[in-house]
Amino acid sequence: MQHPLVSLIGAPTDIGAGARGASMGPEALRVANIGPILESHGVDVVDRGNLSGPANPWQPPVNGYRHLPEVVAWNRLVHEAVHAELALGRLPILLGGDHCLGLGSISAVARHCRETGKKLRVLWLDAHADFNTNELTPSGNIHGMPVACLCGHGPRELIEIGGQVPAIHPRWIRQIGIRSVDPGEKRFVHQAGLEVFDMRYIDEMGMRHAMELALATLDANTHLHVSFDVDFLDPDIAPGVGTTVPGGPTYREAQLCMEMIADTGRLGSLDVVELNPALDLRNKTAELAVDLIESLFGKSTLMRA
Ligand code: EXY
Ligand code: MN
Ligand code: MN
Ligand code: MN
Repeated sequence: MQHPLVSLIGAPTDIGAGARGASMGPEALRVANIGPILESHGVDVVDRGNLSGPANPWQPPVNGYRHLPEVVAWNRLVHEAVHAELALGRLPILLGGDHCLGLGSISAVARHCRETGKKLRVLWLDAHADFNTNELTPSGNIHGMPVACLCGHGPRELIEIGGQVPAIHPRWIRQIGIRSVDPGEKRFVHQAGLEVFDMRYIDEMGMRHAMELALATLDANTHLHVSFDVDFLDPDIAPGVGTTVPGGPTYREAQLCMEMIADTGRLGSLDVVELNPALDLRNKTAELAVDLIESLFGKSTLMRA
C-alpha cells in the first residue's frame, strides 16, 4: 500500500449513541486536517463530503432498540457509500458518527470481499465489545450492538443490509483494548468465540504481542478493515468521547498498535467513530485521532525512515 487512494466519507450522526455530539465528528476531523495531513504522506485523498440521513429524534428504546428505523437508514447510506468507493479501488475512511455505523461500513467491506474473492480480517479497536442484543443491552443504544448484528444477531432489517446473513463470521474479528463489557454481553462474547485482546491481556503481554497475534495469518489476499472507536484510547489522552472507560492504551501503546497495522500493508478500509467534539478540549481528541491515523498510513519514526 505505497500510495493508496483514500476517500473520506462523513456520516454526521449520533443516532446509535446515548450522548449527543458524535454527529460533529466528521467536521472536527476535517478541522484537525485529516485530508491535508494524509496527503502530506503521499496519499491521494478525495473528500466525498457528508452523507445526509435522518435527524436524531431522541426517543426512548422500543423493544430494546433506540431509533431503529433511523439507524437502519443511516447504515444503508453508509453501506452504499463505502461499497461504491471499494468498487472504485479506493480505500474508504468513514468519518463517524457513532459506532452503530460500523455495521453499514463492514457489511459493505464483506460484500466487496465476496465479490473479489478476498479474505476479510476486522480489527475492532474499542473499550467495548459492542456485542449486545436487544435482550442483553442495558441501554437500548445500538452503538453497543454492531458486532453482534454483523455476526447475524439483531433485527432483520439491520442484519440484512449487506445482502448476506451473517455479514461476517466471528473468527474474522479481533478485538483490542476491551475493558467494559456488560454481564450478559460477556457470556455472549464467549459463546460466539470472539478473539478478544482485552486490557488485562495487554497489561500482561504487551501491545506488541497482542498485535502480533491479532495480525497473524494475514496473507497477500487479505483485506484488513480497522474499526477505530476513539474510546479505545485512555480518556486521559482522549477525553472527547461519550463513553469514556479508564485504563485504556497510552499514547505509545496506541502508536505501536497503528504502526504494526501499517507494517502489514494490508489496510483496506477504516472507520473513525465515536469522536464527540462537544466533550473534547480544543479539538485535542480529534488531533490525536488524526495523529494515530497518520501512523496507520505509514508515518514512521526517524529510525525507520
Ligand atoms: N455496553 C454499553 C451499552 O451497550 O449500552 C455501552 C456501549 C458503548 C458503545 C461504544 C461505542 O463503543
Ligand atoms: Mn488529492
Ligand atoms: Mn464501539
Ligand atoms: Mn466504545
